[in-house]
Amino acid sequence: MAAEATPNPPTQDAESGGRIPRVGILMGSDSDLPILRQAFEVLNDLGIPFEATVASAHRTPERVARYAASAAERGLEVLIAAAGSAAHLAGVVAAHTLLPVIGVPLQGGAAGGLDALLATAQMPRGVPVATVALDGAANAALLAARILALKDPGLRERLAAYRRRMQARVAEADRRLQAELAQIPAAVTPPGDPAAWQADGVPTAAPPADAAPTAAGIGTVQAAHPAGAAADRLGAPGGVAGSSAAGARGPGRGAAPGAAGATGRQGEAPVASGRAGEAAVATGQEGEAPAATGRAVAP
Ligand code: AIR
Repeated sequence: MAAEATPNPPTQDAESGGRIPRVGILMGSDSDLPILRQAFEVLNDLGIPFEATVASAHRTPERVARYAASAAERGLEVLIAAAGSAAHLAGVVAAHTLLPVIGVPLQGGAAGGLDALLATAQMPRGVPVATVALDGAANAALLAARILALKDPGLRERLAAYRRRMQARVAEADRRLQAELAQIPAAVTPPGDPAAWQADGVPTAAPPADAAPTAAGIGTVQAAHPAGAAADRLGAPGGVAGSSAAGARGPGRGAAPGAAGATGRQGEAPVASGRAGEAAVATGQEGEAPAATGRAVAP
């Protein structure tokens, strides 16, 4: 294992306009580039200088080791390593640095990504890799940004603004959905004051009393919405997917045979709401429009 470099030097370079890269991205092959471009977009949008390089843990192991071992002394603060198939890249990188390493397992290959997921995530004790979802390059960039934002108030504000834009897209998606549902006779508007949660997609009003789970533990419309909202507030795609699943579960049970008509119909609404959340996440993952100024730095 290579010796770790001295603590990071300052990363702000006034003369070069702050273009000293803070995030280093490695990918196992240039065939991985289409997915990694999502990380480029996010980092660019957040104004985080980064560098990226192709380096394979198997084809060019010395190159990977040299890169990782020198990363900290070159001023890099977080590394992202993406690879598919037998994806040992992130683990090897983590073995050669004390910087935080975020692994991005990539789909493709004979095992459809499960091979890469396990190879990236199942690290032995002592050598941590923070693994995001399959093809989760955008989230890797966002996680890197959160790490950097711990000591960077300006970046923290840019992250907050990023999330506000994502939430605005959720609200807009839901507005479109509600407009469509208004044309469908069987669709019922979710109870409560829509204005209370239309602004940002997050319900603020307390759920009505009849939102409490029934004796059978059946969630109702009102119970499903706050769950989704909490996940949305976290801004975590995984959480949103979870909330969507919860929303689907609640109404599915609510609409079970024998359920009161009103409850059954209410139960349909949150499914739509859950889908709206998913759609918004999907649009969020499309990323923000890249800023005009490029910030990528050649390694
Ligand atoms: N890979 C390259 N060296 C080691 C690994 N695991 C991965 C790449 C890519 C996949 O193998 O990250 O996802 C296929 O690479 P290629 O170059 O054959 O397209």
